[in-house]
Amino acid sequence: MKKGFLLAQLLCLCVLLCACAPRAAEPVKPDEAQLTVVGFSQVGAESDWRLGNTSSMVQAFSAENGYRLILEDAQQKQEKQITAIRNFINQGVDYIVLAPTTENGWDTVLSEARAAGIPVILVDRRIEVEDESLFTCWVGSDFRREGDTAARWMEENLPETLRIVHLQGNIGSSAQIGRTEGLMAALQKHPGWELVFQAPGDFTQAKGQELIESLLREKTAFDVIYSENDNMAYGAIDALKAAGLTPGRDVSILSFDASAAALRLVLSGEINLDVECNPLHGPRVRAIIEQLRRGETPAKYTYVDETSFDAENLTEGIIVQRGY
Ligand code: GZL
Repeated sequence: MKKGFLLAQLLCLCVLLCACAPRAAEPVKPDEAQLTVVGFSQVGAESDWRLGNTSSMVQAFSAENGYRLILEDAQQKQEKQITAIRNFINQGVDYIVLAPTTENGWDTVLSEARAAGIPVILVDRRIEVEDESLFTCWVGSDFRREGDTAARWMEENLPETLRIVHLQGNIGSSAQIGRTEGLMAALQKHPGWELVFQAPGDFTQAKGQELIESLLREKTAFDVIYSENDNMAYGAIDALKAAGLTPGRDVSILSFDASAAALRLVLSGEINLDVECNPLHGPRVRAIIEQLRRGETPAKYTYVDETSFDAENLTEGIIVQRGY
């Protein structure tokens, strides 16, 4: 009898304990209304660099991190960015992040954002405005330094007599302006360097290939391609190979961005130098917004540390850690 009574008590205790046990924690879905809303006007999707930049921003401004990101792709058109910024203002976002297609033409729309009390953070390229209070701060690369790095490598590694093909990025973008300035300054110093061709390739692979194909058809002689990003360099390499030339040997190739795919071409000898331009700005911009949310004042300008890669200093280990 006693044993039966004890067993009954134990059973009741187990039932009670199970009923009180906390349910397995459901993942807590953040309350939409609690999220900080960030409107991000992105240049486009023209290059590996740009895709890496977008991915970094999307990861940083996730719902799990307390954000709702509204991403607008401008397809490399400034007018689409201006429309996107006005939409962000109308939606009452908390912050606007702008990766500007070009340096000029922002005063009016940024005045509207300031009138609406919405901080604007610039990422990647720079802008020229009458009043620098129109944006809170900027984070990105020193493009002139990137150009100087490439030119210095040419001085140290290539013959004094050079016929140079220059593939430029979007004309008027900071990346194009700085990288072009670096080459132009070096051309002034080297009478043996000849600029045989210069044209915008819009940072795209297709345009880079098209420009080099036309030069080869016209039998233009050249020794070096100075390509202002990796994707135009990919196009140039395809054109050279189709013409039976060996990129990196018959024609030296310098590029910018240093994406993992391009660094593999440095390892294989098809690209001779790749100057890093780091796109992983998501955590940097998020840190700035979190400073602002704490009432702190971020630095007006923040430059990211960057290096360059050639056959001498590049390893497989570096490539696998690239992140873009
Ligand atoms: C550089 C960035 C440039 C990259 C290109 O910061 O603005 O735009 O070099 C990209 O690949 O298209």
